[in-house]
Amino acid sequence: MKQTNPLTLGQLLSAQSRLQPNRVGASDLDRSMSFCQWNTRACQLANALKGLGLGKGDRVAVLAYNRIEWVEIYVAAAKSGLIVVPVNFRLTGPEVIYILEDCEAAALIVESALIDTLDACRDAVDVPDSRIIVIDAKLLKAHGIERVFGLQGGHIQPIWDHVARSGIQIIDVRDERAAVHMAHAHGELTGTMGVAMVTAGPGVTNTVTAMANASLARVPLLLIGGCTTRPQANMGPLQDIPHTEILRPITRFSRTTRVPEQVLRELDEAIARSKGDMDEPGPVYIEIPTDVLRQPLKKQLVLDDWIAPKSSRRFYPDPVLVAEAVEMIRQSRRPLVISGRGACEASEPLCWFLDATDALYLDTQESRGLVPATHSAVVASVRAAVMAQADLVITLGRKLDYQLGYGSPAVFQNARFLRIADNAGELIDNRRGSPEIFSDVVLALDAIVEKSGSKSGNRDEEWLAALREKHRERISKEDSTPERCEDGKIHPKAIFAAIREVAADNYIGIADGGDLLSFARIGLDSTTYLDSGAFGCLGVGVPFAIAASLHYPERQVISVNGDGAYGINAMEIDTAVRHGAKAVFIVSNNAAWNIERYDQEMNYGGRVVGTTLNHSDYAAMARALGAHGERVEDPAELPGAISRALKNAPAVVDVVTSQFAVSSDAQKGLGFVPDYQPLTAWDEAERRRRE
Ligand SMILES: Cc1ncc(C[n+]2csc(CCOP(=O)(O)OP(=O)(O)O)c2C)c(N)n1
Ligand SMILES: [Mg+2]
Repeated sequence: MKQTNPLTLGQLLSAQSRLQPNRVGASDLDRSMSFCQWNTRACQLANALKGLGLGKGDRVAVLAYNRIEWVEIYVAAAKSGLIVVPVNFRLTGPEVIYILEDCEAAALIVESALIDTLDACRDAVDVPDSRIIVIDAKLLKAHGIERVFGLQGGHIQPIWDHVARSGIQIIDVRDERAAVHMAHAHGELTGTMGVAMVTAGPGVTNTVTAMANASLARVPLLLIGGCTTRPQANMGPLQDIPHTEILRPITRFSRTTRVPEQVLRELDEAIARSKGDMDEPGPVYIEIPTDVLRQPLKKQLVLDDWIAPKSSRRFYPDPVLVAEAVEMIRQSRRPLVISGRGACEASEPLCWFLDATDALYLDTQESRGLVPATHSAVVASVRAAVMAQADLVITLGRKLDYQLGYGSPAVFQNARFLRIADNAGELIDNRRGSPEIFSDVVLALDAIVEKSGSKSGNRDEEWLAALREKHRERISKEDSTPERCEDGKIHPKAIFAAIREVAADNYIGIADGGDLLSFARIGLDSTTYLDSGAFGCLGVGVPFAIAASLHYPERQVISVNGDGAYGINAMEIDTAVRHGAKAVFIVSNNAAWNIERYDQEMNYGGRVVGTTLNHSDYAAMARALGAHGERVEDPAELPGAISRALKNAPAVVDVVTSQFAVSSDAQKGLGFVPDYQPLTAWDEAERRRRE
């Protein structure tokens, strides 16, 4: 007889998620999810149920309205061999008790709006609290938040507990700044909002550096803080300090919400501001006094529109300005495009635009990977020359900050500017454009390409060819770097050569440090890339990688750190171990804050003070925390060590590197901080302009 092997519901969804991952798999009135999202969420729930000690044949009762979570629950149960017992939400307390007793429910999943029904019969229900899962944190869930980073404290315990019971994963860290860095990385990598939660007083003040970093990076991020109770306000209570005032200058929104029924309205506004609705995105702060967190809410006072997810507002370009831009691009002989944060969604139209206009292109750390490194417009290794010689500079969602010489005529010696952005900060800072197109970058590029048609303009072909050639030459020279320096220790560039040899194509690269960062900007070739950013925020390397790994468990995450930078958040290796974040952390261990040490050597008469460290054994430290750890002193061992680290992640590879490797940032005087410009060559040009 022919054997049939029917698929279980769980297997069926796994298969669908492989075959058509992005197709809509399920939807209700408010939300929909793809097969892949559905499968991932069902697996997470199945694991969570197993984590509660539930096993094959156990019954899980579900008391909930008709909503999308039902299909997640059915599949999760199928994957873990559990039996779902639906409980009609119209039933009364005694009827609910009867069903739960009759089916011998081992666990209960209940919708938060129906919690009153449960509370009314709680004493008669024989399911322990630890096995009652509440579906909600409605607002966070409506915004797709599946994970919150934080450090607990009594002031936030009511919301901490509620979030956890709602099935949102809590990543508990060892220092609040790391939680905010993680939420930052989550936001930057996914384009959605990252969420962190910290307690009052030192919990909040510990986040200041990370919040400032997110502010400069313009990343959507929600920080929920603790706050003393209303009756104790201003009486000298535990951990009371004016958090909102401390955070105001570095947030888009910083408020205490004291009225229970206003909390969701305030959160809705905070989230909109964080996402940059009509302004720059960035971090927002909201704190809710502990007694307010404990207040029950009257359902009729919470408006649905505060909770509903909002689609982002898109601004269309003014056609008159588009026509002006097209003409300007047509006339330009040497056009250059520079992209930034605001162009991150514009990869496809940007490539079309570059093809159509034959303009040259420079990315910035904010927008790595938008244009493939092999595209003929990319001239990253001749930045200074292109910036000095271009006659038209088109900025896309990019501020003209220090990394771009403030757009000064000393740096862009021959250029007019055409600026495109959907917020003032990225449209009009430092140099005005003519025209300035206030618009969604994607829509503006589409409109310009459509209006200008194919290959337009009268280009300086010789100039284009010469710069492309020079760029190619420099890149090929990069490959022939010595592996060791004159003291016999490893050159940091060897780390990047080894990563290029062993990493998968789609790995996520993260860099943090001084000299190390300068080497990484060229050597780390990942298209998904994060680093210390415009704030120069040492310490991001470890938490960024943990968040990246948690969100993309199927991708390799490689974080390369100076030993100084690494030390700032090294304790978070413990967080990586506890939460199974399978990132690889490489330390360039040159026993120094080297870029600063070099500045002291060169510009302060060799008086090296407070910039040297020890060749501490970071691999041993990692092993002590439960991670894999290896030290490497021979460059030939690097590829093997990194491969082993990838297999055994979380893992630390402690590479003993040389202090003699001078980075281009060190040579260009970044550490010295010249008066007018960040780099000495630009500073000299600025001085000449002033003579
Ligand atoms: C939080 C913070 N503190 C201090 C600095 C100043 N700073 C910039 S680079 C640097 C040295 C970094 O040393 P390391 O991470 O070991 O990298 P290396 O230069 O040795 O490669 C310092 C101290 C900073 N940018 N951020
Ligand atoms: Mg160092």
